[in-house]
Amino acid sequence: MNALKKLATVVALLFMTINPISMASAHTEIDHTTPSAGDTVDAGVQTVSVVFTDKILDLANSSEIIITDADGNEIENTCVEVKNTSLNVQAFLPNAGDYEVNWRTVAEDGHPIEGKFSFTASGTAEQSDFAACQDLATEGNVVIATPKAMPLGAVEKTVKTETGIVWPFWVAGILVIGVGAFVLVRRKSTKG
Ligand SMILES: [Cu+2]
Repeated sequence: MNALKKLATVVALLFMTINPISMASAHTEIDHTTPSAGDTVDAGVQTVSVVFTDKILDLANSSEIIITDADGNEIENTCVEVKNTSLNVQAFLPNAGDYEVNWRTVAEDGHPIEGKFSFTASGTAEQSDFAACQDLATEGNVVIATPKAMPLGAVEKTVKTETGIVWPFWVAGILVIGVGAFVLVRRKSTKG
């Protein structure tokens, strides 16, 4: 392998190591959900949670849980809460049947993450059971209204600007290329 090829390989490997875009595989994962996917719970008021392996970020309008019934209609939920590793919401499951939970939030490393799972409700419910945002609102970080959706790209941009996690990687990358090229040129001129 000639020096130039070797240098190119080293630079490529370094970039793969330090560039956060290629860190997607290191994303925060789901530890568990409540209810568990496929579980059956009672109709009525339920806390629906997604619990992650790492903390999630409590950024304005970046976390959301949308729950739809078997007909695809969005059901009432309130009190979206980001607490440490958990994304929680209180939902009112009006009928027995299948429900789908679509969630999105931002991982601690600033990457937007999203997913969905389904569960089933059985029995009947009384609407009067639904007292908005009571139990969950005991600590801070509570968003009372269902947040407005924010495009994922906008969230990512906000996070990058706020934490400045991206530009140091690029500066480091450019430095590596510069030093590598310098060494290569010097070596060549010493040889020749
Ligand atoms: Cu990530």
